[in-house]
Amino acid sequence: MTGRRVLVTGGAGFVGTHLVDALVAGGADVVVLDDLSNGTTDHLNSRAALIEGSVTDAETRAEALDGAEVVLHLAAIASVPLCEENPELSAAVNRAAAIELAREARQAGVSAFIFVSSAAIYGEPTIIPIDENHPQVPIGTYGSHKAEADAAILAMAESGLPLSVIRPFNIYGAGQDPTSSYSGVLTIFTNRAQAGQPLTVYGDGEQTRDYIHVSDIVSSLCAVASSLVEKGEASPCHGRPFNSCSGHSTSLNQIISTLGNALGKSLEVVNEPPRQGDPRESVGDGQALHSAIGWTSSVSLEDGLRQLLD
Ligand code: UD2
Repeated sequence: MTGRRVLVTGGAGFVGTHLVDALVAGGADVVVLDDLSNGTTDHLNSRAALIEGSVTDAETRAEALDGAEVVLHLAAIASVPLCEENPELSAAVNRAAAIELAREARQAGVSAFIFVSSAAIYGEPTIIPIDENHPQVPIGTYGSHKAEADAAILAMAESGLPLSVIRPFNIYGAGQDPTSSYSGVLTIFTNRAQAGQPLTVYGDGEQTRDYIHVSDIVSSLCAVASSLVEKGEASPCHGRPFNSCSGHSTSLNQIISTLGNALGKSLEVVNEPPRQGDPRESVGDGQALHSAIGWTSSVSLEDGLRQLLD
């Protein structure tokens, strides 16, 4: 995407800052649209232009889309509890703004549009591993709104806008604030383990997740965007949703043991009742993206955890 103008909404957030760094390093001319409600400019690449504003505002979207050739739409209310507390906000940001932005990107003649959806759209899995055709029974507000935006954007595939939808599983890596309600368990656990604080495990610790390093999410987004830019609607990615996952299932108890080994001490654990609506198992099937463009994740959980500890 060298020399192309790329709009990254949510570009000051956890995934966004990593994505912007990769795009800038690849020679793209990056514009970030972010309201800084969760992100900050602290980690934002100084070579990216920032438009500070909300993706729910039509004028701000028009300003951000001006001249954009590629759009990566990451802006979202990513906190599941916040979406339950404020479903109107979730509907406006996670659903309506995503659909509007895609429509406006089509009108603006953008060459590639990527919507970052979520594995939350699948809900409690009934078939493991979860592929893109898995039934969608999202558990809460966040998953429902993401599922509606995901379906509406895929339905625009015939409208002349080269597009794809990416469904990340559990993203981790440097740059998440351990005190934030947006942060995943790996950030919380590595932080507490290093500080000598006990780890709270909701349930028996045997729940599994598919943890994917943020650099792998970034590489999947860039690979899909490049394919869309190069081949347009003839791209094998056009009009399709893809899981972005490691394909590995890991329990919390395995993570606690790996962390304990890395730190050379046994970690104190406090068990609490399981969280309501917490899926027992989750692991993605990443075959579709691999078959389409040869992409697979490359950071092992051991290496990713070591990086987090560093
Ligand atoms: C992930 C996503 C969320 C949404 C959801 C849909 C993250 C950070 N969150 O939530 O946005 O897409 O999937 O299902 O990726 N846990 C503990 N102790 C803690 C924190 C967590 O035991 O201190 C457990 C938690 O109950 C769960 C597992 O660890 O069983 C993973 O929790 P998480 O918050 O990292 O991610 P998850 O899958 O609930």
